[in-house]
Amino acid sequence: MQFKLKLTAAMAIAAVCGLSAAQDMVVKIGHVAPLSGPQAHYGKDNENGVRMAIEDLNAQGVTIGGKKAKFEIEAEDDAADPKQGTAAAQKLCDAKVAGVVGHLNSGTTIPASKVYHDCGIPHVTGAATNPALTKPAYDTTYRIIANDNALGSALALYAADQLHLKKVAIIDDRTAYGQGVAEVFAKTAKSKGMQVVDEQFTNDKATDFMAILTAIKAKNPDAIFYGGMDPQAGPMLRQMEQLGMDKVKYFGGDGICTAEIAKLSAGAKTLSNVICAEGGAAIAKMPGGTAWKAKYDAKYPGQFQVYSPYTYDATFVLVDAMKRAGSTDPKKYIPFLKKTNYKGVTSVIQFEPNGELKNAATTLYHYVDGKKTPL
Ligand code: ABU
Repeated sequence: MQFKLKLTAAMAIAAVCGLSAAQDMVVKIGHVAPLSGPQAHYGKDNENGVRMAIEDLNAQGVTIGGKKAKFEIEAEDDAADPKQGTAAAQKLCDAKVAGVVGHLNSGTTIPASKVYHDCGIPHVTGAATNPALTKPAYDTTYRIIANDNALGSALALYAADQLHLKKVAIIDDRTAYGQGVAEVFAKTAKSKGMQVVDEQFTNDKATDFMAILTAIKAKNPDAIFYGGMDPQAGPMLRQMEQLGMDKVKYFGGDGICTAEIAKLSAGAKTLSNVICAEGGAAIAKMPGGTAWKAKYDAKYPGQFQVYSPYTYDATFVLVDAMKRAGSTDPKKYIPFLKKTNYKGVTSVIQFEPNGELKNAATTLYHYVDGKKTPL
């Protein structure tokens, strides 16, 4: 009798455990960014945002379609390289992740967006800003940050209307982002009567800019606009100082608007000439920015760059759509993703029909005592 009772109790426990195991499901969220190479600091920051979101979601205990979801990150490194970007995207398609946060670079995100479209998995970028990303209006592509049309034109308008600059030289790194944002800046600057006195090109691996800076110096510009990222902008600022170009303003988009540029410019005074634009509100003005940043800094000391609040929100936006759809199946939750109305850390997130963020803010910054500060 006693044996029978024990057996029944054990069977009941097993049944309950079995039921709960059947109710649980693992939901994989892909993330892609450069985790190796000169841009790894941006990629790590972006990945930290997704990891933090996943920890918070798992702590909340999210239920999707009656099943308790356990979220896991599937992290890929594309090294900021377009070919590796599409390979990483295909890998995430093959792994049947529920959604992807990324990529970081426009040059990787644009070709990867076609891969995600073809396999039907949505991706949300919080960093890639080239406007071409949303041109095809794929229902699998979303951006939760302002694009380069906003960044490049805001900087040119500031240069012309606030600083009354007349002559600017342009340098870009020939990437989708660098070239694109530089073209927007140049076009707007010209429309405001500014003269583009020189155009020079580099690449996203270069560290020696003496030749192009010397050529530019001869044209005596009031400012340089650099379309590119901080591994080039930092040394370029140092070399501008070495060439005595310490009165020349230095403009750039969100790619140079990092904490890291202060380190990479190695104490150059020209850092105080930097004016950069970022597609979103300043952290202190984001709905949940200050508390979020304190939590991030405690978890990942010294790793904050630019985009982690956006990759954090991007993860929540995907999961919010799954919750409303009651499904992690992209076919079922994409219609809900399109209708997102999510109050995130960065802003209230809603999408235009092409996947762009509605009402995207832009903030200009400069560096005061080496610290990025809103203008
Ligand atoms: N938005 C600047 C860095 C990423 C990119 O668009 O390439």
